[in-house]
Parts: sequence; C-alpha cells; structure tokens
Amino acid sequence: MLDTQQKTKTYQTYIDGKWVDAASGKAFETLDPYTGESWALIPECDDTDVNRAVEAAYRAFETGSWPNMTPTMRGKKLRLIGDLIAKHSEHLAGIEVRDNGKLISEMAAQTRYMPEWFYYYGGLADKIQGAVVSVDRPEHFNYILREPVGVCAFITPWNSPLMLTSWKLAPALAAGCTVVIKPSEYTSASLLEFMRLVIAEADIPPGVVNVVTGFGAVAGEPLVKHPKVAKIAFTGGTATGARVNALAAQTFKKVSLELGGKSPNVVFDDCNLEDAVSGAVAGIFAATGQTCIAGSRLLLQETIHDVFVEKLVAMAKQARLGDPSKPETQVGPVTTPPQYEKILSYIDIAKAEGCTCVLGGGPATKEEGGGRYFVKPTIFTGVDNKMRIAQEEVFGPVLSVIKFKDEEDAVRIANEIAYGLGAGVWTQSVKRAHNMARRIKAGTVWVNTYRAVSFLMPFGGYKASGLGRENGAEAIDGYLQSKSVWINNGPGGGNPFIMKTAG
Ligand code: TXE
Repeated sequence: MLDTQQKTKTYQTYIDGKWVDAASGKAFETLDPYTGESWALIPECDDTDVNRAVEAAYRAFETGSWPNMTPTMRGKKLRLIGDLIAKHSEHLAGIEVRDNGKLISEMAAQTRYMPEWFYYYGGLADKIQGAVVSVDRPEHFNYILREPVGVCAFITPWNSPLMLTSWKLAPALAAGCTVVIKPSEYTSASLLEFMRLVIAEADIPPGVVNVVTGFGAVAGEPLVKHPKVAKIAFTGGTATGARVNALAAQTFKKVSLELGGKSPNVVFDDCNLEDAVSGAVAGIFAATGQTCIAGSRLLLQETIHDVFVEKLVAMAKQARLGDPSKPETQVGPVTTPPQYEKILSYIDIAKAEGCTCVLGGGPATKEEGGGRYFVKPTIFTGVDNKMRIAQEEVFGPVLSVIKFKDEEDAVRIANEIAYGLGAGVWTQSVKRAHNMARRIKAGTVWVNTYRAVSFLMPFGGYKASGLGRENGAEAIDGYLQSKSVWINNGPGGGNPFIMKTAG
C-alpha cells in the first residue's frame, strides 16, 4: 500500500479489513517536525468514514467471530500481535521518529517494550472470571457474567502515538471488544503501518480494529457522538477531554480520560544530589518535555536551591539538540507547529511574570543543533506556584523552579494545582518517602526515579488529569461490564405487587 521510493508517501486507512481512501477522496499532509517538510499524505476522514468504521466494528461485535472466539484463542491472537510488533519494532520506531520527532533512542526502546502489553493482556484474556454468588434466597443459583462493553473508540494524541494506542488496544481486545481508532492528525502514519504489519498480518477478523484518520472536530467528534460506540478511551489535552466527556455523556458512553499534568518533582536536601539532578533533567527535557507526566514544577528545598540549580543548569546545558533519528541526540523538535507557538508564548508569559530565566528562553538556532521547530531547554527560577507558568501545562522543555521550606510546605505546593497525574520525590529517608507518596494527590508517585512506566502498574490521573486507569490488571475492567443472572430453582408465586426482597 505504500511505495517507499516515492518522495511523498500516500497512505490509505483501514476499515472493515480493507485498505480504503477517505469517502470524500480528500487527504492531508503530515510533516516531519525536524525538517518542517511534508512527507506523507493521510486520508481525511469525516462522518461518512466514521459511520462505516463504527458499523463494521458493530457487525464484528454482534455477529463476528471475535467476541465468540474462546478467550484462550483471543489470548493467543494477542500474543501473535506482540510477536509481530517485536518483529517490526525498528521500522515502527523509525516511522514515529519521522512523524513526531521523538528520539530514536526513546522510540526504539518504546516499540521494543510494546509487545509486553499484548503478552500481558493476552495472558489475562482467559482469566476474566465472573462469580457464583450465594444469594440470600433459598433455591436460587445466582452468578455474575463479565461481558465486553461493545464497540470502543480510541482518540489518541501525537506524543507517543503507538504506545498510548497499545495501552488501550491490548485490554480492549482481550476483553472481546471491537475498536475504532482516531489517531492524532499530526501522527497517523505509525498506526497505519501498525495496521499493515501487525493487525492485518495477525489475521485479526475484519471490523475488529478499524482506523479513521483525520481532524478532531471532523473525525473525532462524530465518533464520540456515534450511538453504537459504547466506550471512549481518550488521551489528550484537558480542554478537549472535557468536551469529549460532555459529548459522550449525551449517549451515556463509558469514558476513560488520560489528560494533562503539571507534575511536581520534589527534591529534599537529604537526597542523592547527582541522582536528583539527573531526575530533574529526565522529568522535563526527555521527550522535549512533550509528555503528560513531565516534571514541569521542580520543587527544591531552600537549603539546596542554589547548588542544585547550578548543577542542573550545567547538566541541561550539555543536552545535544538535533536530528531525532541520530542515536546521540538528546533533545529533538517540538512535534506540531501550534505546540511550538504555545511553548514560546509560555516562555514570554514566565518572563512577564518576573521569573528569572537561567537557561534557554527561546527557539534554538541551526548552530545550536535546532531544526525547524526547536525550543532550547529552558529553566526559570524565582517561580511562585500561583503564577501561570506554574499552574498551566506548557508541554515543552520549560521548567519552573519553586522553593519550599519543609515537608508540609512541599506537600501544600505539590497539591495546590488542578492536575494530579505524576509526582517525583527525591529523598534518602524511607519515612519521608512513604509519607510523601501517601500525601501527594497524583495517580503515580516515583521515589528516587522519574518517568518509569510498566504494563503492570496502573496509570492515570487524580483531579483534572483524568478518569480511570490504564495498565495493570484493573485496566481490563474498563472494557467489561457485569451482568447479574438470577436462576430460581424453587417455587414461584408470592405477592406479585411487591419487590422480591429477602425479608
Ligand atoms: O490535543 P488534543 P492537542 C495537551 C498539551 C497540548 C494540548 C493541546 O498541553 O499542548 O493538550 O494539544 C482529538 N472531538 N496534551 O491540541 O486536542 C485530536 O484530533 C474528538 C496532553 O494536540 O487534546 C487528537 O486525536 N476528538 C496529552 C486528540 O483529540 C478531538 C497529549 C488529542 O488532541 C476533538 C497531547 C474533538 N472535538 C496533548 N478535538 C497527554 N495527555 O499526553 C481534538 N480531538
């Protein structure tokens, strides 16, 4: 379906087991954020394509083989998907680097790790168990069935397109659901390659996994509104998440939302300083800060503030900007043109708020390693937690350094925020580590590490950072619903005008 010799590749999308153009025949360009040049054409789907995809997923769910396949067989299919991802991991990583500008060093590790999601949820597929309930009535046999919710729609962002899709796809397929995926308009190519090399190759039945590429308002919204979609799993910005949630409520869809963050990375003066400096850099400059778990608020105990900032600036200054496809590059481009503008505008906001810029503070030039959309690693000190630069998600390589006095002060500042996705704590005290982990209101707390993820650990947000959890055994519950079955093996009768209670 794609000619690798051509300068601009032309993709089709995948609906009902077939490669198709958008019904309108329209396509849009996708950019390489390092060069700023268009490199591929993506079908521009609209409500006609969405309808086609949802109907295909609905047919596959209602009358297809997928939900009726034994869970053991489905588990084997998931493991095959895992094997195929492993086989093509290098290629998939390369496509993501081209389309979203993430470093090859990070992407190669991500795609190598991705099979684990399919192995893990493949293993869980035939361990989904209902229950027999000894109900409080004589001669009744009651049990609970765990059934797939139906057609699930995934709306995914541009920052880790395939990994964030896998977090949803593996548990949904294991549960027996069918799926329609709307990737970000900025990074659709890797999913289309995944469909070709993995889903089609694994011979997953038609309609079980479908893709509608296109823009949020035109392809995303009809999916959220579609009456035959039972569940929405969304990862993206908080404003869009709120809109998706409100629209989904109109047709009573189940919703999981993984949204933004403004995570505190809290450093106490009893930490291992070298580790904490490296952890602060990992928190904000990895992935060019374009990650929902970015440790974008660095809370420093006042006793070590100056020495820490000095070491931090020295390390961050060394970061090699450049071509994300080169293994030695450490900071790549910003993925989208609007995101580039947004980051620069927040740098202006921080300056206007009176913060001190101790590193970076603007676009990176070619001489500094920059390409088309590059922002220099930027550090602001003298930040007050009430400022916009401390409260609003920048989603870029911009760090706000905030001083704190003691543990109480650290907890207060850490929690005085609308978000609650991640948090870091750097301390050698076991007691303090556990106390901080308990008191910080966030879905994940890392102690003496940062930005670690696993298929085994639940991931999601407190407060405005989202609803529900991905990963870990509980994630599969989001794709299942319980059915209570009552079997009366005794006499019928009784007063038909009152509820059948035990009393
Ligand atoms: O995200 P959007 P954008 C944050 C980050 C960033 C901001 C905006 O702060 O600066 O969000 O980024 C689809 N109905 N995060 O504009 O809009 C859209 O097509 C249905 C955090 O890129 O949330 C894409 O597929 N769908 C984040 C997906 O929503 C709609 C990752 C995400 O896009 C839609 C990315 C609509 N009305 C950005 N409008 C994280 N949690 O990691 C858009 N979409």
